[in-house]
Amino acid sequence: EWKFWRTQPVTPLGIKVAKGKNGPIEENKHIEQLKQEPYELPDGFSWSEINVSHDEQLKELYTFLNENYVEDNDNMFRFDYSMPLLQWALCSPGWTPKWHVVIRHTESREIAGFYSAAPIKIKVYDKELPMIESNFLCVHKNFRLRRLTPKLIAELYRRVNLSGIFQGVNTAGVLLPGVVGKCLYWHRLINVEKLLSVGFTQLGRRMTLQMMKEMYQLPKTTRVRGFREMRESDIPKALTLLTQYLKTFDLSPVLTQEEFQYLCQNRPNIVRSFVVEQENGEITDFVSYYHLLTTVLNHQQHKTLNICYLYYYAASRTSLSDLINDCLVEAHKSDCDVFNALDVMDNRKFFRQLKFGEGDGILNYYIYNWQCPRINSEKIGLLLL
Ligand code: JJ1
Repeated sequence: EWKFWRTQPVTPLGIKVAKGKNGPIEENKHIEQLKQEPYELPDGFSWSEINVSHDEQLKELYTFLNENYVEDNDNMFRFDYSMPLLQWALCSPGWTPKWHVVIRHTESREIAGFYSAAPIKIKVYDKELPMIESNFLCVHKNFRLRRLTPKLIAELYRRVNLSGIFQGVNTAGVLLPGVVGKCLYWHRLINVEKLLSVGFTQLGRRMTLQMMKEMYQLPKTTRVRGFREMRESDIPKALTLLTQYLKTFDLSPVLTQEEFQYLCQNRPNIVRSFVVEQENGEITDFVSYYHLLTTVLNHQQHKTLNICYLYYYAASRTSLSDLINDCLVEAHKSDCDVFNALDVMDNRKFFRQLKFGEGDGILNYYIYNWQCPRINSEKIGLLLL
């Protein structure tokens, strides 16, 4: 077991790292010390490329992930990243097609595996350094148990190392070596009838459908004075608020204005951001969420759930509950079925009041080639798409 992980610079499971320790496991290497050619693949598979700026190629990747990416514990639901969402997630500032690693089944030319990375500056405890964030690690259902995953990980880091980056962050549902934090998903039901029908939730004990609908009903309009969509001109102020807030966590991104604008400017059906503008014009609060569909597997009537995920926020004047409540109202208006949030940042402070319930899903955070003590979920200020 862990034949592959034992070859990688990651903290083994069950090892407690001493307080105060916070640094690389392996020293940075010079370009000449690095492997110059791609890793060998098992017979029948070859390395390939993909250019997600071309719609046909994006479509091929979309279909691959739609059919093979992450499912819940009971295989009832599977992530369905739309083409625009995928393109947005994969093409953040500094992206390169070299870091969109593809394995194809040589004979059929089908995509057999995928893994991606993009550059990002990360603060972990008191250190800031350039890293990558990696995402969308996926092996085709028909080609699992053939040791393609270790090849994808090793090859991605080989290419990243050649660019002079030696650390990376990622998240996964499963528990593996290199874990630095464990988070739980919480859910705020919105379209109760549909969620019951697809088995996303059960009728509460001693409750009728009517009672449950009433319990989760949301107002038609927002209630925080000055709550409105974020505009381009708000971006510098919103970023200042967010930067201040993110400093308080032990794991967080350090965002440039370009990156913040890319990630948080309003994009219909992908990401939505709001600010609170005071009567004197001051911007005091910021909040955002993104839309990610989930395929409902094996259901007669419903094929997809429209899920919103709480993204970055920073509240300096408005109470967090009021801010997120207005977010729920907006999500409901845009036909969201359930609103998800991790127990990161200050989220636990509003869960009860806003009727979020704990889900059965876990999200583990990882740092590759880094040794530091575990980080509590409320000290995590990093969100990956
Ligand atoms: O969505 C998730 N769970 C739902 C559905 C469960 C279906 C049966 N397994 C859930 N529903 C109950 C909520 C209800 C709210 C009111 C109170 C009572 C409970 O719990 C879970 C998250 O909880 N999602 C997943 O499991 C999807 C995978 C998560 C891992 C993500 C990996 C990310 C990949 C790399 O970035």
